[in-house]
Order: sequence, then structure tokens, then C-alpha cells
Amino acid sequence: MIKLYEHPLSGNAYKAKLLLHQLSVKYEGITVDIFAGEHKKEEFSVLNPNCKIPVLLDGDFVMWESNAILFYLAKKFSPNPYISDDPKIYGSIAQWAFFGKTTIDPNLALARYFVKFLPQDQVPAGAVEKLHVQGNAALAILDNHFFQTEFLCENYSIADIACYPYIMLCGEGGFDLEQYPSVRRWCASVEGTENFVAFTC
Ligand SMILES: N[C@@H](CCC(=O)N[C@@H](CS)C(=O)NCC(=O)O)C(=O)O
Repeated sequence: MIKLYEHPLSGNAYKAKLLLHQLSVKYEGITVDIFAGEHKKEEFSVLNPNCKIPVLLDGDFVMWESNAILFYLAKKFSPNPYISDDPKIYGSIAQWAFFGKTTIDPNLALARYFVKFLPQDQVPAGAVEKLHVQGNAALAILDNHFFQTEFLCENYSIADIACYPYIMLCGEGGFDLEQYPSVRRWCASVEGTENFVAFTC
């Protein structure tokens, strides 16, 4: 059985969990207590030398990096509606998944970490404000995109799963989604997809 090393507060682990649910794949979830430093122990670094969750174990095959895990699962359990063999649709899915990893998560997820988890005297001066400027620029791009289309690509896909968690959680990092009505409408569309499972913590 597939194993997913995760934590209930991790948006990156939630991506894998959401896709596994939507694919109706049974898996074993293993909580790694990142707040107690379990991910830095040797037994975990053997799985992921970068010492981060999520990690997916499929037999003796190990995968880390949340968006790569989405591509792996979508390919392994194809055909399914969440990925496409069409080169243009596949390319667009990859484009938005990379945009998520390079432009959404580094700003929205890091702002959440600084605001919600890190002791405030350890947050570098001006860091949250800078993340808000960069993150709001990303949200404006998405709001414009969702004004024209329901999902990131032609249909709901792993691109939406890759981008959804830290957008849905961005209020915890001090962002205000009220400014982005099309992004909020997209969140509702994602939450209305088949077998959707909510982020709970
Ligand atoms: N690029 C990685 C980022 C993973 C990541 O930052 N995971 C966080 C939890 S959401 C973590 O393990 N943090 C512990 C740490 O960095 O010490 C991915 O997408 O999987």
C-alpha cells in the first residue's frame, strides 16, 4: 500500500492527500511531527535528504517534492481527469504547477509560516511585507486568469491541486482574498469537485 508521510498543518502534504482521495486510492498516512523535529532524524533523511514532508512511498519507490508527487500519482493511475496526454494541456498543467512552486508557495506559504508559526521576534524585519507585495502580484495574475476560466487549465487538474492549498490558507499569512473575487470563486469550484476532501487541522 502507498504510504504518505504528512502532517495535518502541511499544505504541501495536503496536495498529495487530496489527489489520492480524488483518485480513490487507498493509502496509509503517517504523521511526521515536524514541530518536534522528526523530519530531521536520520531515518527520515534516508527517505528525503532534503528533510521535508511530504514523502510518498510506493513499494520501494520513494518520492518527495509535492508537485512531483502529483505528476507521479496522476501518471500512475491514468487515465483520470486530472492530467492529460495532450501535449498542450500537459504543458499548461506543468506551467501552472511550476508557477505554484516558484511564485505562489514561496510567498503565500512563507508568509503563513512567518505569521502563524514562527515566534514573532524571529521574523526578519520587513519580510512579511515583501512577501505580501510579491504574493499579491501572483494573486492578481490568478484573479485575471480566473475571470476568464473556471480552472487553471481546460478542466480541473493537478495544476489546481498544486496551487489550491496555500491560496486557500493565505488569510493565515495576512493576505485578504476579498480583493480577488475570481480567485475566491475558483476556490469554491475546487471545493465542489468530486471526492474533494477539505484541509482540516
Ligand atoms: N518544495 C517542497 C517543500 C516541502 C516543505 O516545505 N514542507 C514543509 C511542510 S509544508 C516541511 O517539511 N517543513 C519542515 C522544514 O522545512 O524544516 C515540496 O513542495 O514538497
